[in-house]
Amino acid sequence: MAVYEGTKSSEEFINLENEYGAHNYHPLPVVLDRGEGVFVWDVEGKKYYDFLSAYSALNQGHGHPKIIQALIDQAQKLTLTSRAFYNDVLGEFEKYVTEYFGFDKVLPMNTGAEGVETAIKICRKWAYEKKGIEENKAKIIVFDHNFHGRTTTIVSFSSDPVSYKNFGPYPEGFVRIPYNDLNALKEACQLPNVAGVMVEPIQGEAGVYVPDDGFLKGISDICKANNILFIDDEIQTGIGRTGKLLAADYEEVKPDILILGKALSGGAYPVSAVLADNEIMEVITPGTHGSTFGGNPLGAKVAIAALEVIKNEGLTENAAKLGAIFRDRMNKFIEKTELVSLIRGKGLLNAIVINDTEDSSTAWDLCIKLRDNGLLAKPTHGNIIRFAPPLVMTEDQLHECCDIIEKTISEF
Ligand code: IF1
Repeated sequence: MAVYEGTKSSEEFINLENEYGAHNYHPLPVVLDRGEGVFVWDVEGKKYYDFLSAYSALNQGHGHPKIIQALIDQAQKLTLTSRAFYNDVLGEFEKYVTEYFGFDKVLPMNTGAEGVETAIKICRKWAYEKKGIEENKAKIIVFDHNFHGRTTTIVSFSSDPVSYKNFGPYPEGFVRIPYNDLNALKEACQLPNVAGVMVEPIQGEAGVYVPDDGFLKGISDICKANNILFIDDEIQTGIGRTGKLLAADYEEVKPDILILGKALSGGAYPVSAVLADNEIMEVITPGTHGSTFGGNPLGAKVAIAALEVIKNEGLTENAAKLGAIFRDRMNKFIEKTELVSLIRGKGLLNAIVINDTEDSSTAWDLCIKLRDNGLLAKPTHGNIIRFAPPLVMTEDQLHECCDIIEKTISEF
């Protein structure tokens, strides 16, 4: 239902956003007004496959009935108490999510960036109070091409000028080293006062960079050997997206601190969470951290439903199966085209690298053509197109999407 009398055209809605909204995005020119499963529709009624899933927040697909019903039922009961009081949902969610991922405790927040900030605070507090690092000297190691959110602290350790330029002055306490380089990590861990290492198991924003097998195991071993916390940002890679519940599961490593977001709520409500075992989480005591909406009963109920859907519908296994089919088809196809140099990814987090310079408009132009052919995707970093459909996709739908992608590239 449009919010205005009558139905405006796509162009009119785009103009509204241009006129009244900050220009912090450059969206693909398509105006959506409905989503269901793997499909979205624009205001002219055209149907598309959603191949972005709101950057992996919609692993369970658009408008999943169980998640929406949980939202409606709880919304009609109690949406927010703040943490000044208890409620009858939060404890249920905390038990469910900690058992689901195998940790003693969870600290519930709202957005991914808040989860990352919370993990940074827990890591530092643990370093001062448990490891005995000199106060205000804690260092956290991060990686080139990281993306962990948009707060001033988080962008301070980004390697992308577009993310950090003119947002200074920057806080201290972060060391950035090359991704997928265990020697560099070993060396950096010899620095004094290292408290933690924060990593994305696959770098999404950077263009779906999949590190070598053993990279995560190496991080885990080096952290253990140096009494440093392994912080795993699975906000984008977690909750079935890569074909395992967590991308870290491919290497059977358990991080000291796990950060979740996005699909934790199935895209119906902002919910993020930081999980850790007691000896780490106990550094957080009353009054040392909080959030007005963090742990609210509405988000908690939605998150329980979203996690149940992942398990009950075998979405992790489906992502593994369909991802293998997708990469197999794409690898066969790109042998016949100059336009695409490679495909990479795990599960249903994949990307194609366009055979052109980073600043070329080829990837963008290709996404416009994909849109015309009924599939929505968006370039990340110039010449890379991320492909991440909801995990509820069927094999037939995936083949139809591959047909669209191959047809579009062949005709380009
Ligand atoms: C944008 C990127 C993806 C994330 C990881 C933390 C966060 C994100 C690994 C912060 C968020 C979103 C943010 C959105 C676009 C999208 C994105 F391109 F920015 F990097 F997915 F790759 N850790 N990623 O991917 O979570 O605070 O947004 O809930 O900022 O443009 P958030």
